[in-house]
Amino acid sequence: MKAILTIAALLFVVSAPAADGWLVKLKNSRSLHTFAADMERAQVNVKDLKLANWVKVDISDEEAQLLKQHSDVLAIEKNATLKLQTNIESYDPVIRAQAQAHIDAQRALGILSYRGEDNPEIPLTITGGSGSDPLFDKQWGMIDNDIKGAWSQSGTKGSDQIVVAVIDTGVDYTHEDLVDNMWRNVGEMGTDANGQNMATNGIDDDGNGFIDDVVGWDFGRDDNKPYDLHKTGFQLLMGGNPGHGTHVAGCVAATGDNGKGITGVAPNVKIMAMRFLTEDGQGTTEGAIGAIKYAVDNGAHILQNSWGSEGDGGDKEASQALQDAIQYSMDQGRLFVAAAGNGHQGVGYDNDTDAKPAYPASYDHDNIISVAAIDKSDALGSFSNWGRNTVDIAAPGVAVFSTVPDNVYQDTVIDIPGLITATWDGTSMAAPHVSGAAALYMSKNPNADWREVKQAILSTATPINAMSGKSVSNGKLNVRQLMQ
Ligand SMILES: [Ca+2]
Ligand SMILES: [Ca+2]
Ligand SMILES: [Ca+2]
Ligand SMILES: [Ca+2]
Repeated sequence: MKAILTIAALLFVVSAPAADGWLVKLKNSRSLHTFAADMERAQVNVKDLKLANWVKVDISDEEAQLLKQHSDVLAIEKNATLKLQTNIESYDPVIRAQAQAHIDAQRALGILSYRGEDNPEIPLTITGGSGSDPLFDKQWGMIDNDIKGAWSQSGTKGSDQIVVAVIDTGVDYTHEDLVDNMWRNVGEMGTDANGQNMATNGIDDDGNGFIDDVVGWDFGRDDNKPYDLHKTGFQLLMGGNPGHGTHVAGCVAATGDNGKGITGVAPNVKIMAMRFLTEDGQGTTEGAIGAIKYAVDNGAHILQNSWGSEGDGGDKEASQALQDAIQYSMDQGRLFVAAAGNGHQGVGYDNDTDAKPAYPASYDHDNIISVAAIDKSDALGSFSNWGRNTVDIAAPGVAVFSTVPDNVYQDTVIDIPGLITATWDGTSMAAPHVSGAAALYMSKNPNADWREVKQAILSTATPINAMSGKSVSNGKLNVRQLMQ
């Protein structure tokens, strides 16, 4: 007891908290009580993450070292920074200077095209529509996978009972080609006893700990609107989110045959929007495990993850908290699809994740499918990670055409004449093809567990030279073959 009090006293006098705080794993659920009491005495904020006895504490790095000796503490780690796996940020000082000058000029004129905190309301009615998807021909990844053949042969385009959690920068849930496929939390729909709309009554009607969570949750801002706050043009050259989660969501399950835009691999399944990466394209371990926990507890079958700790300044250490969260998803029978990672600037082809892991894709959990990116001619994306044992399969991930916020569709993420043009490239774009395929397979085979789904996806891969000896399956996704 004396030792604990000493630590509490020390905590009281030491410096300001680290930016994102620290994550602490307590020895058991009982220790939360004594630990929280100690921290309260030291005037330190404690947040129960409700997963495997992890809590978050707002303390400085020096205090974290002291806390390791606390009798209730099993492990402690930094609440690390995680990033999306598509990055347009330029590291060229000349381009950065030009971009900054443009941003400053736009800001001075008050015309900075950046959607701030004005998250749109969540539409509660179905839009509908019919007719073929006019931009399908631009979706080379869908054509390469012969998804139309897969649908007709299997007799399914997905079931609305299958839910894919897009754990990302959020989703534009108002997008014309996504709005009808957003997951709806039935426990927050309809009217309550007072005749109020349960979606907007400010009450946690289903008692899941989240108020008015209709399409998912925003773990970045802790609100019920997981909207895909994004940046455009010059701002992207300084880093940030180009509408990443919306692009990923469209690839999984944009609405098919509604006379608009494109189609996802599984155009009848549902998208649960889990936002933890912000408009800066960054999030924390705390946000990621919150999103994973929510997705599992609220019925997502597949967790789609195009983010990670590798490259571009993200924290690269393995995280026990994140591994505990993935373990939870596995224990609860869910599939965890992860982008293999985009290497580091300048590393390119040599990025073997067997030698240099990229998390979460490279964690050991068997329910992970780690996905590399290939282009239209079956070559590995120049940025894509690979790994004989740690990458499972490749999928389309170069110049991918999909939905982005504000009813836009694109395969070019940035186009500033004379300065830069870039397409939507990334293992980020590859992973959702696999998530969509898994959702399609589970729609057809509702009793399949994650082992069967993973086995089916890997065993039906088409062998390609680029993945030979560089992945578990030695091949690329083949949705037509999967649904045979
Ligand atoms: Ca709720
Ligand atoms: Ca409510
Ligand atoms: Ca929000
Ligand atoms: Ca469509």
